[in-house]
Amino acid sequence: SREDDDQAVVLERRTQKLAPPPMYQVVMLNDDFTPMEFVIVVLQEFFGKDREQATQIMLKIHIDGRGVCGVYSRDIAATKVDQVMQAAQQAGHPLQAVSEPIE
Ligand code: NFA
Repeated sequence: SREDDDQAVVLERRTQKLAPPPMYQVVMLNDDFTPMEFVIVVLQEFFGKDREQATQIMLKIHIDGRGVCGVYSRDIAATKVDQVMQAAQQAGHPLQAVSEPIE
């Protein structure tokens, strides 16, 4: 009946799962001038890493030219990039960060 059809639509809509939001990785890039210690502190302060994790990520960036600092929703990733860029500019370091969709 028409009533049963309506109820079926409601039940289906209630159980419909939303697609997860697309995720973005914040990538930091190596340069020849930013002090290693500054990068370690940035990773601790803005990405919630402990000193050991931060040191490993910093060295990965130093050696490979780039490294993932964290994975976030689009808005949070953009905020992390802004925080890194602002801290670097304030300190007079050329450190760069970008966000990119995970593949
Ligand atoms: N390459 C920089 C140095 O030798 C350290 C660095 C690491 C910079 C990671 C940027 C990112 N002082």
